[in-house]
Amino acid sequence: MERTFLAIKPDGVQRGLVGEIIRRYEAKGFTLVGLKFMNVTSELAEQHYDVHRERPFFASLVEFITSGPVVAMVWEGEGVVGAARKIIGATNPLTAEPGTVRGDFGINIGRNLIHGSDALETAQREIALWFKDEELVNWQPHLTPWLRE
Ligand code: DAT
Ligand code: MG
Repeated sequence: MERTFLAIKPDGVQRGLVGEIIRRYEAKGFTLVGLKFMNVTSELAEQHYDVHRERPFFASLVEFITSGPVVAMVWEGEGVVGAARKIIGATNPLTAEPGTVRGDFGINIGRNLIHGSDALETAQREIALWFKDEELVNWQPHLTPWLRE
């Protein structure tokens, strides 16, 4: 089953939006399979944002993601990678659609509340980077027959 990696960034935690953000994925019908509240080391931050290494904002990105605790999560479900990104909204919260997490709660690209994997392979890479196998919980929600034919 498809899985994606999501992280509520330090601004989402500091602003008390953890419950609100998780609620959206639960309510949508996706399944939580991993969750941890943690500080991010600069090593992990640099590996996570490796594709942005040459971008001018790389240093501030690493500084920000390591500035306070984050909620790292793995969610499961058919089409979850793309759908989770839709729930997140566009990278810049100022232009992100209302109804998305960034569109509803953010105003600045450097404080955009949440990370979500952008493709299936990215998701696999990020899940392996952030979680050990034994930290992921394989379970069958009883809700399944009410969510899918
Ligand atoms: P996303 O988080 O929507 O996948 P991304 O992968 O292009 O966006 O960039 C990673 C993060 O880097 C993004 O969440 C915020 C920051 N970022 C991206 N573009 C930026 C820019 N032009 N100026 C400042 N920060 C930026
Ligand atoms: Mg990205």
